[in-house]
Amino acid sequence: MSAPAQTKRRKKPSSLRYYQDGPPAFVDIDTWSLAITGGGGVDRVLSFADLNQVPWLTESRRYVCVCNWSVRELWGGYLLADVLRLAGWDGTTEGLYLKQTSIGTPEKGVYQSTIPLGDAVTRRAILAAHIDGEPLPIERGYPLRLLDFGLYGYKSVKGLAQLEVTTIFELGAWEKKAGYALDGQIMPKRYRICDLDRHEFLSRPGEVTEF
Ligand SMILES: Nc1nc2c(c(=O)[nH]1)N[C@H]1C(S)=C(S)[C@@H](COP(=O)(O)O)O[C@H]1N2
Ligand SMILES: [Mo]
Repeated sequence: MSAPAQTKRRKKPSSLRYYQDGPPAFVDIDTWSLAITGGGGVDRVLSFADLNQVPWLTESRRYVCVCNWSVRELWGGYLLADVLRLAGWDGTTEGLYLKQTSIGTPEKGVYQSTIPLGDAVTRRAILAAHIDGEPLPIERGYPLRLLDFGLYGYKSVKGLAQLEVTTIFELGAWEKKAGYALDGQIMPKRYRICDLDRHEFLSRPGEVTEF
């Protein structure tokens, strides 16, 4: 008997359609920079090499998309709080948000998303440079993306270029265009769990840590 056809899907669905502003044709890592500006004392433009001053971490964490699927992946990168500290952050979060802006492309502009700073720090949000031990593929956000795993993917800006600490909550791309929830909290509902090849009803909001 021949082997059954491979039906399991262990990877996330294709992500290309989730790159409104890109991906950029090419990112030169030697000239790429991350500008961190705004309140809380932050004011610095970091090169990719500057990030080496921050402890590297790898964490297996579950990523959830508003479009009813989820996948657990191994992310490598830096704790957001550590990078903010390198940029001069004084640790304040009260009433502050973090506005993320992508590199984008001249044709399609940039993608932006604003998230509460305090929640992101509490939830150990990361600035990821690797996935499954390799640099992020360009369509997944090379060279760096922010992930707050308590929030849906549309709150995670790929191909990050700027972070602004601000008191103003600004509507992001999908919140403007398609009425997505402003806070982007992961909500209880049924999801396809790609890596485990099954469905689960997630019964409470927030990051999924139980599997
Ligand atoms: N720069 C940028 N980041 C982005 C987007 C985008 O269009 N541009 N789409 C968001 C949306 S809607 C989703 S669902 C996720 C998809 O991430 P993935 O490619 O890792 O699945 O990226 C988010 N980050
Ligand atoms: Mo999305």
